[in-house]
Amino acid sequence: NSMLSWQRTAYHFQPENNWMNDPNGPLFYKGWYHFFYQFNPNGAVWGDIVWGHAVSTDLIHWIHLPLAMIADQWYDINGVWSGSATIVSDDKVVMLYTGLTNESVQVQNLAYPADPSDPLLIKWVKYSGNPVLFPPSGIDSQDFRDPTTAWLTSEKKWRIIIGSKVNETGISFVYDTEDFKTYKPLKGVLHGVPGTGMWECVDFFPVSLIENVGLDTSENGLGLKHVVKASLDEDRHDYYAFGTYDERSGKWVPDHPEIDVGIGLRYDYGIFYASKTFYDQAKKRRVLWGWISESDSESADMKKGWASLQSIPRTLLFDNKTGTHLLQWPVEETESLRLSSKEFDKVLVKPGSVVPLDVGTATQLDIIAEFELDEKALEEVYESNEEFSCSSSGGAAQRGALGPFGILVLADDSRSEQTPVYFYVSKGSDGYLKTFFCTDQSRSSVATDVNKQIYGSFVPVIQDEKLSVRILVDHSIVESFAQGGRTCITSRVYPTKAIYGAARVFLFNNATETNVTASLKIWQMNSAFIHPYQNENHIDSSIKLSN
Ligand code: DQQ
Repeated sequence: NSMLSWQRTAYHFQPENNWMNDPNGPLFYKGWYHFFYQFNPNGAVWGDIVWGHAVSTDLIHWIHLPLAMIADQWYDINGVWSGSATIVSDDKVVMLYTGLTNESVQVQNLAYPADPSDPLLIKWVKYSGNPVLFPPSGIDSQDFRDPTTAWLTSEKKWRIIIGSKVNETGISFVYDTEDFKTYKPLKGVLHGVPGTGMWECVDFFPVSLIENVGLDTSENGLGLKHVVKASLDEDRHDYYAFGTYDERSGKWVPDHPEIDVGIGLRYDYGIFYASKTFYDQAKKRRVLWGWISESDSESADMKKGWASLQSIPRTLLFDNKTGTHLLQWPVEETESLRLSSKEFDKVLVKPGSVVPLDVGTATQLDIIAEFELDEKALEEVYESNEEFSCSSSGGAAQRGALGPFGILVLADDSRSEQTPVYFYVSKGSDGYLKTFFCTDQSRSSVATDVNKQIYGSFVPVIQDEKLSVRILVDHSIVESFAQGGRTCITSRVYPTKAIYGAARVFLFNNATETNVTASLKIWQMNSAFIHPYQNENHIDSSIKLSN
């Protein structure tokens, strides 16, 4: 449907057509990044799930490969569900995934490349002894799924976790294995949090407290912390927490129980779910992939013939300035898509005003911006607004003393459509400033069948830091990263007027008591090369093209 074709993105990963959901089994192998994903070969809604597969040399340009696994065995005939890759040695990769059996029981299965010398890993073989794990006794057959990447114990055994729940407590079971075929359950669980419900797509990995590099999943010892992430089936968000992992007991204890997994920090305060990290041994970084679903109607998805995107892969680091947050940042290769840029230096935005930024067409952009408020206003304003929350506020139109101010993206000239990405600074009764980072979708589209929530959260700002944001705009997705990626918001928006050449960017300041000075650099973004596989020669020429 050409009416809706502008919604397709230009540099985010998506299949040629149909439905996609969770990222699966990401890894780097023999020079190639591999990306697998939950895919419906038969339509643009969830169902008939199999594994799609694509490869890349830079995480930006992709070649679609044949389906990696289809639903063809009794133990996965009702769905080849999510799973993870483990690199056992330079020439050995294994994949563990959840299968939905002929009786819809969730079991874990093993698969491996038919030819480990093929860097494209095109053909996958399912282990003849599958399934390798059944739901433990006392666990509902529908509540046992999404095995993680395995990591090594000091006894050189491989260890995995699998998400589940008991009553309303979200939990993760722990298993040790030497051959990925037989498993020994550990006593108890790695961790559990009452009231959080089923934990989908659990993730577990170390982060360095000392260096700005990622760590192999098996790293343990001093100078690191472990992150546990769970995707909460009930509220559809990905939550993480830092803590200490005790290898002997196979348990993890959160640093701050009051912000434990599922009740504290989120990777993203918009749409971002079922995410998964992998360690990129080529660039010594940990990379996060997340599924970005649609927020229009199912009938619109069926009309356009596809649904869902993947986030731009994000590099993850521990933020040692706050000690409380991860930093998420688009992988550096994203910058290879930058074309011409425009700079705006110290633009004054007075209270209650809007300033257009002339960047030409504004549907594919990479924006970096810094904001400063009046010193005097910051000192003199008194506004006890401790209860502020983006989602229950009146959005970008509700004026406070020190906010909201920020950027309007995917706006048309008359601003009948606009998506504000903004800060709101409040001053507590203790005199301290607290900063919030929000995205307001309420005027993002004149269409009525789309989600118009206001998203956001608190963002930590260290003394003397400027407020800063990076925004990736790509037709129907806006990915925003505040303060170097401490707080992130991804939204899907469906403007009908602010499309193609009609899309614009503005600065706005709805604070009543302060000027805002904004400095920005805005790049036009090239489209990525994301094409189907034809044959080996085609691979060679594709790579040349993408370079
Ligand atoms: N999606 C998969 C499951 C997983 C869920 C099925 C999360 O394995 O728990 O498509 O989105």
